[in-house]
Amino acid sequence: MYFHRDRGFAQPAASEITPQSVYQSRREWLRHLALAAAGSSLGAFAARDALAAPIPPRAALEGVHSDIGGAQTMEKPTAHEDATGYNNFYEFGTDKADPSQRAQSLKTQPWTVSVDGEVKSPRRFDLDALMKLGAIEERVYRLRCVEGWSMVIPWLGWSLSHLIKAVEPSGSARFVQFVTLADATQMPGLGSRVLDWPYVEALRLDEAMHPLTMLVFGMYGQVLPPQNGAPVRLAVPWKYGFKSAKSIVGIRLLAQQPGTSWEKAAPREYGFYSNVNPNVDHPRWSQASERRIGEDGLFAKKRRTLPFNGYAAQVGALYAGMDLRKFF
Ligand SMILES: Nc1nc2c(c(=O)[nH]1)N[C@H]1C(S)=C(S)[C@@H](COP(=O)(O)O)O[C@H]1N2
Ligand SMILES: [Mo]
Repeated sequence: MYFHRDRGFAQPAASEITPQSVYQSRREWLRHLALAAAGSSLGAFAARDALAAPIPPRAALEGVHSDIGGAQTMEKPTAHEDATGYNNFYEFGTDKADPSQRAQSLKTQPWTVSVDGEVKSPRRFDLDALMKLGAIEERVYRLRCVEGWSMVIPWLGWSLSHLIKAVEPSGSARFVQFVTLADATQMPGLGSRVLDWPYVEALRLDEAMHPLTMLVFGMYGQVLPPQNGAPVRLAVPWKYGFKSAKSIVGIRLLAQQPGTSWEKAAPREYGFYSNVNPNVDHPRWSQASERRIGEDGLFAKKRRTLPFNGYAAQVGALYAGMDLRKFF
């Protein structure tokens, strides 16, 4: 079964769709998270256990926010155990189980994110101040890894556009670069030369400003686990997973398109855009279908991969007139 809601941006409020009681408790719970995180510098991140709140009851339509309307998926989220146990986070090793086994002691407090470059108001945020820039909401997005598997993840966060507006891009800003933590004392994977460290990613400014592009602080109703990119990461649902950088420490607005880690490592295989595209194969494998994690039984069928990972109605216009084979 494959449900996808392609209703454009006109969307009834969640309160009209979700049973009132569920909606209320969800809202209360989300407010709770926001308050806990904003409350003190100890906040959510020191008090992980206290915050490991029960996962809120799931309704048919989760966490709708007017910004993203029809982009919410109704697919069943991937099991929490899979989403937190099968990861790509090469700073902790290249095996899928490495991040969950080796990232647990990642120090996420204190944490700062500096935002600078082509902006009128460069700033260095500590995590609490950063989280307060937007209202935390839950959004269930598909994540499609370039390797041919996918998951459905209920993220907690807000549109990155809130942060970009806060620092006031100058007229010359055209790209947004994301720099992630590279601390060899905490990250055993840095000893390997598979990638240039730090892991860096980037988006065009209009992609970064798109309401679907999300700055993420939590998942499954809880603060982000280290293996998923604590304490703050990106979720760009129409692009291959590697564009969604984890454990971000710097965001820089740039006039010129910067290189990115995977593009530098293998320019023929990983382009700057990396929009999910079933019609453009990776040089070493097809991108036409995907394996949904958790559906890997003997008889599980692969799923067809959708253009822009199913978000074409929302983001297709960003690429009008572009040759997506050339700009892969
Ligand atoms: N810093 C950093 N971010 C990263 C990666 C990485 O190795 N390092 N891997 C990427 C890849 S390839 C994918 S598919 C997603 C996986 O996110 P998840 O483990 O939360 O599902 O994170 C992306 N972000
Ligand atoms: Mo990936």
